[in-house]
Amino acid sequence: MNCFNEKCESMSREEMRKVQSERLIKTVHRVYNNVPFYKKKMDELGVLPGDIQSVDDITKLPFTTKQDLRDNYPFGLFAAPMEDVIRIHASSGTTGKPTVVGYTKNDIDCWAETMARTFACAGGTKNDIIQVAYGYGLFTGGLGAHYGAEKLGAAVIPISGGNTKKQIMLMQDFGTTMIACTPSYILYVAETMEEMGIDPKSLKLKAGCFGAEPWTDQMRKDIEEKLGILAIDIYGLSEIMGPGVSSECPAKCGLHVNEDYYIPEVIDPESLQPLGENIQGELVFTTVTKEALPLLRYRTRDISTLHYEKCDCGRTLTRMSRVAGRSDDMLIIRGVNVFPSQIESVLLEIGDTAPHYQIIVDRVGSLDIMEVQVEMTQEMFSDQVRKLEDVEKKIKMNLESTLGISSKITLVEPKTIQRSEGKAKRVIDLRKEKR
Ligand code: DLL
Repeated sequence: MNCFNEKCESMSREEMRKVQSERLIKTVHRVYNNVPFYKKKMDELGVLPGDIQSVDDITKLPFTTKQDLRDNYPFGLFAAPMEDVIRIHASSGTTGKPTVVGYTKNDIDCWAETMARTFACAGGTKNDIIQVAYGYGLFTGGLGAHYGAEKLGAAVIPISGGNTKKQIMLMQDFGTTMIACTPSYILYVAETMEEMGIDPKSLKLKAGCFGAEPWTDQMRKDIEEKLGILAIDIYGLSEIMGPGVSSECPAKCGLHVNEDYYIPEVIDPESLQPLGENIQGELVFTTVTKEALPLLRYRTRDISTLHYEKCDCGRTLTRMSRVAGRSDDMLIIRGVNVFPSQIESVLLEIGDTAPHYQIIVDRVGSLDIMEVQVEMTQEMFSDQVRKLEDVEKKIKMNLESTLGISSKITLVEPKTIQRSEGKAKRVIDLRKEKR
């Protein structure tokens, strides 16, 4: 097992519960004493810090939502004085003000540790050359990966996102062995290599840490085959820390949650009751080491399941399944719940098209309609019309049997769907504009 911190990543359940309990108790006192919002919420629920004796009491604590962060914009939920805050990040909301997060020196050290674990999970060591192609700036991806790679002792190339030809040149010249970026961006990088006539397998690249957006196992296979690398899913969110909350290992059977830092729960989003192992629901995290912005039971809106048994890799850290989507990304089409990831799986399973697609939802009269635009590969583009019609039909049928609703399939010319350098925008919901 290639671990950054074997002792913490393979603790027994009892040891882990002890660490979590001690840290949770400290965190609860910290927020009750320093954050008026939490004091008020806990007082309303009739819970005092002394009522939290162990991690079992976590369900007595109040939830926190993104709206709470917005209502306390920018620094209202900070639990440390500004003189102790050394970094501020923010996630760009689609509307209005961003969500602001802050870090003390110790928070940055903890974050670096969890990201170093992430790279090690993907096989990284101090001998690696890691190209960080997540965006640097207010987004947590770039700097989060950067500090983790440095902590691991690897050589970091802080190139940030975009500038694709230069990314490829540096990969060749510097002998990059690992890359960190969104899965949609690595596909764009692979496509650009092809255009430049570069065989990806001639590079030293051996693994990539991909995340920040939902992607499927089928997309992983595609990336692994195209580039000849190990593609690892990494997860995180700025409110909790950034990347480094959890990551897959080469066993690829769920993402190991760094639960000595972030305690995971899965709840029913309607009743708010905790759900058992293997039951799908909304992921909730409580941070237990954070000083600047500790959050109790933060509702992520991400859909996943938890698994507690030891992994084949030797880690005992709880695993979360690959995120199936966000509850607020879920489309309701003619009353049926549809996740973009279901559509991605179907398209990539059929495998005749390029892995670039976009979903357009509209309302005509009172009827919802969904169109899936899928890019043709260059070879398909020169195929006979009959063959294209067959592919279109096959996609339509498979989608209908998976989703239970019909949709319009449009095959579009190669390279017409916009490529992303960061998070891909898969859905255009025109109904929103008509409301
Ligand atoms: O995306 C942090 C990050 C950076 C994670 C780099 C991984 C790699 P935010 O911008 O706050 O932070 O967005 C967080 O992105 O709630 C999920 O909905 C989604 N997300 C992140 N990682 C994954 C993943 C960063 N591996 C939101 N699979 C989260 C699916 C993901 N969704």
